[in-house]
Amino acid sequence: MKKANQTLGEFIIENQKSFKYTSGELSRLINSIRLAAKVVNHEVNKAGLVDITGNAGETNVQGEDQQKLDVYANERFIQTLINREIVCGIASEENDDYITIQGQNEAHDNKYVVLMDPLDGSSNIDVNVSVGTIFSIYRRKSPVGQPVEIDDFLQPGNQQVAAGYIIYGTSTMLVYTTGHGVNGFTLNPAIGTYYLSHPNMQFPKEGNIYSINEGNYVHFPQGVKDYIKYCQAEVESDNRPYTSRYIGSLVSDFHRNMIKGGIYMYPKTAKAPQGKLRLLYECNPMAFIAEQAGGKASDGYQRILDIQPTKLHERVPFFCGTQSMVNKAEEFMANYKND
Ligand code: P6P
Repeated sequence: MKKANQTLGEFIIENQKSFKYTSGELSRLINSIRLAAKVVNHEVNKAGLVDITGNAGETNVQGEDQQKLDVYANERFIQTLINREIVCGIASEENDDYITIQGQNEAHDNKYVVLMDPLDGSSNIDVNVSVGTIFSIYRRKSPVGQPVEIDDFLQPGNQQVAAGYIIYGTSTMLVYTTGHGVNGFTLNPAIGTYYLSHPNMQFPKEGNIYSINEGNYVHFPQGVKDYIKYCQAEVESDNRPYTSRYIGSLVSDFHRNMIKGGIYMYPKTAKAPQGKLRLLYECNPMAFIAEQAGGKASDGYQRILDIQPTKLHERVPFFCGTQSMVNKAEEFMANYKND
């Protein structure tokens, strides 16, 4: 039951009984993410004031320039998760390999692994456009002790026990699911408390916003080109042409589309022949949230959550949002399935 003005802490406690077979670790894990998000939010919000938005002079495993805030956010989330002794391992976009955390004693089997993109859309930091953190939580499959990559980190997205994002925008929100719907909490920065502001978030049944970087048009698969032309066609009875909105920050585009209705697409391109977005810590968590909010997420052909990962940082094409819009995009993609 959702009460207006309920705090995130009260919500977690009240809904803890819906977390299958856990004695509170998952609640504590989500609470630790809540804490780290507050600390990162504080730095993101003053990014322009201190020398923390410039490049850290390093590049991450993706070969992308690491912004100082990327590095800062990554370290904050990792440290908070380690301190809470709840997870046995962490994988991050910013780290080549996963991090293992050994409990103080064998009895403490640290039931969970967390995979995250600590600061998605970081190229927007210097131009003051909203960015986000994305996280994905699984129960470990391997027995106690060191986690095992294949068993614990390379699980298909349909095994997630929780997923969420923090959007550092005009206001800071934490949106997450544990498989029982999607709820959004807005941070009151004056007192550092998140309040339930968006209970039971659902994609509108129809949408008319499409989000894609049309600068890559010439390299898109023909099915995507055909779908874009469909979105742009003048068909008044079908509320077309749609509106094009693309922020360049997955969390922001996804969040707007979940509230207003729409589809986000990052297909394969010449520069990104497998697509740009990472399956484990971008597509899977956003797909889990999308489906819990009545939406859909695919790679253009198959359900994202059913893809069996093979590598920690693997990329997939990503179509996600209002179910009817993803279905329509897939119809166009199906015309060229054997190309
Ligand atoms: P492009 C940010 O780097 C990101 O991973 C997503 O947040 C965003 O939607 C996409 O890449 C933007 O990529 O190639 O359009 O600049």
